Amino acid sequence: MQKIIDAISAAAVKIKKAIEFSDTGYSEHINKTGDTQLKLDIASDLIIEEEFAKVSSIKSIVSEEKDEAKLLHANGRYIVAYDPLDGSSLVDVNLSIGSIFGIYENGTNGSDLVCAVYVVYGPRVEMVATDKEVTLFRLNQNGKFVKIKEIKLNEKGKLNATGATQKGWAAYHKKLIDEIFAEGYRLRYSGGMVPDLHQILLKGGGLFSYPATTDAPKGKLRLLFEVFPFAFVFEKAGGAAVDGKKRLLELKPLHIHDTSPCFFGSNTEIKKVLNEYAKH
Ligand code: P6P
Repeated sequence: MQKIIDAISAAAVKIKKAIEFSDTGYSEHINKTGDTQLKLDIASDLIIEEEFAKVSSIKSIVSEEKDEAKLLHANGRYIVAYDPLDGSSLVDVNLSIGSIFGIYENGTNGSDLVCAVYVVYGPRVEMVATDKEVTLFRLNQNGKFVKIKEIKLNEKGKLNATGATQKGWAAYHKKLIDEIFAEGYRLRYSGGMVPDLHQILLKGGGLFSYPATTDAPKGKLRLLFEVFPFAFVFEKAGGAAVDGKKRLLELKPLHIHDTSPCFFGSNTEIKKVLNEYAKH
């Protein structure tokens, strides 16, 4: 497992340079999710694949930027699913973005996840790696990630990150969100899942929601390389992660690009979600 985390660290240093200095224009390619790929998406995917190809314990990789899974080492133990550069379209407005990794064993159901890692490319580059603990690392001036602290969520937070187009929200979802704001929660939403969730984790808690909407009844965020890794992180940090009805990590995707409505947060806020959604 450490060799995979070391490979992610090496890739992150190269991706940071690509973000700062390479072409942020669009390619002519469209990925499986229907997004037009930025040249940066493709470059980041290749950087990660190159680093993972050196790690013999990785059997296969699943990338948001690849239509199908790719075999790396037939005798490998782990499947690594990743979003090489989530929120990459935010680079044009100089906002933070991230890379997300789920490390699976024996399959790619939520219950097969054994480790989750994400990297935030912001004013500083930080990495969170989670097996038993949730540990924060920061890139230092020598290009090395150094451990900063363990992350723990409070039972109740103050931040509310409300995803998806509000026009498409169900009336009961809008009622839930309005009630949370009426309690004094503050809106914190950049459109980048990685920095938005990182902020909730580091600021003690709250709620991030990306619900089903009229135009995306199965939600937008992808299970294998966005939703499951963050569900793993939030549960290990003492919080919870649900699809509105049950734990996200109980889900069994039928396809590697499947999506799900998702809620990540402190226990108090997730209980509010479950209570409201149980009525519908
Ligand atoms: P919306 C970025 O494209 C992304 O996949 C996530 O990082 C982010 O949380 C979400 O989409 C934002 O979607 O519909 O709120 O713009």
